[in-house]
Amino acid sequence: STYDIAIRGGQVATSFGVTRCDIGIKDGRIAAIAESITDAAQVIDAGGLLVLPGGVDSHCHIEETSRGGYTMSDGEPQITVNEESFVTASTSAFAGGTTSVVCFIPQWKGFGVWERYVDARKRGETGMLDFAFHQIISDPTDVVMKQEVPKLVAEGVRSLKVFLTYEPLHLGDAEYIKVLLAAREHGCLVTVHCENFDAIGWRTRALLDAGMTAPKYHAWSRPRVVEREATHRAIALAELVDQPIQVFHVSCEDAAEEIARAQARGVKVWGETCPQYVTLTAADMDRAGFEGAKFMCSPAPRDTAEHARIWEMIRRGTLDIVSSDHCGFSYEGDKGKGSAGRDASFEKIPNGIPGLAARLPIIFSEGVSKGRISIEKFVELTSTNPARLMGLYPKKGAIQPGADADLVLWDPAKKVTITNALMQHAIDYTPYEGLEVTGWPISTIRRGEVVMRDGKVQAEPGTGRFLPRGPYDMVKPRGITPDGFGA
Ligand code: DUC
Ligand code: ZN
Ligand code: ZN
Ligand code: ZN
Repeated sequence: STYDIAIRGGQVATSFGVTRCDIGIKDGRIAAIAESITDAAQVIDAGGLLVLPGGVDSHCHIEETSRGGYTMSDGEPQITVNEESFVTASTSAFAGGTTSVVCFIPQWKGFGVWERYVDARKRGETGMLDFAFHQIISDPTDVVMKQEVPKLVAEGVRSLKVFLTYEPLHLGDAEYIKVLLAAREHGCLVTVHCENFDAIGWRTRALLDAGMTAPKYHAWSRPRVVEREATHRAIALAELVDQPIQVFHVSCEDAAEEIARAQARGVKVWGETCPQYVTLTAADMDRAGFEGAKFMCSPAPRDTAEHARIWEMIRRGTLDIVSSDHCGFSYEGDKGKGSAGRDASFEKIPNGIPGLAARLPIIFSEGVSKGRISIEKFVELTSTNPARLMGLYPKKGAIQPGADADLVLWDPAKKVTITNALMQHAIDYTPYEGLEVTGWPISTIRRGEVVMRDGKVQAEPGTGRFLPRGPYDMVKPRGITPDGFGA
């Protein structure tokens, strides 16, 4: 037969529209799209279902090693490995309709990055998901920026990630500018965690001095203004240097407005948000006992009025990517939320929540099913735009001849109550437990192989491929600086 697989009878949904057609797959790629394709070794019936490009999650923390990290306390650095392995993350991603991720290579302060890349690459290749990397820069020494970064770029690592908060990850302005300049020289995107380290530090000490230590004070330690300030600064310095950036996990309109203003000036800045910023609230961190720790992530969840403003910023296009920022810490256990004790003050509780599997269902349900966005917009936010911005398009994020056959068969009417078991991750809870969604993945196909069907994931560990990224236009400098100097 002409094709290995024919997907028949579905409504094919891309960023361009929704059309009734069949898809022919050959050698792991999409080979044909036509009204009727029958000449295939295997036929998959997609009647009544949407056929979407596989989800691309451009921001997740998987099997990341750290030496000190995602808390505001600066104790002895300890080397730990993130609980979510590439195998468990792949299972969770496939369960939720995601087929590719961009995750992180760490940099431990005082160390280089090449060895960490070699280690992360090996880890990535044990999984089933296709993966690319952002290189975290926490210590931009000349050796790292002038010798190691060019080597990484040659390997296909095309983005540098910086934190403006967290001890020991945060960069000061001079260090951030160094990273921007290196990225500009080598054709990389810079992705930025925007919160003001010193402001959070001052707030944290003041809260602790006042005995305000419960998980809910995490939100008090980092109000919206600290996110807005860092977002403004990150953009201003990127504009000065003429280096494209993406602002990670925008949680509030205040920060999004900074992005919108810069975009209106023509600055190459993009904004990402996450499901938690349209579902969770600061009140969730005020749950009885230590339960609030389950919702602790940074930036902190805001309130329901803010959720509506985030949707508006999505509709305006200011925020054009929804990633999960999957960064799971179990509730129990010595790597978990309670690792510093059940009475630990908030600054000792690791920041981050799991969300790989929940991302598509939440955005489809809250977005499409509730009439806030179109199906096309959903595909853009969760697959096409992340693929474009990360330089993976049209291999990923597209349904067109030549693209990888990464597809999700999606039942737009299926009602599901989210439970932790459905997430199929290594984390012992989900912050979305009990959330009712309409719309659910029925089957996930990765490079022409059915890797999930009716919730059952079947894929061979070690089949996930590294996605090297070449130069691409979106991250080219504009050739414009505020006063012409350095352009
Ligand atoms: N935010 C989190 O919540 N966790 C890890 C990193 C981050 O920026
Ligand atoms: Zn520091
Ligand atoms: Zn972050
Ligand atoms: Zn993150």
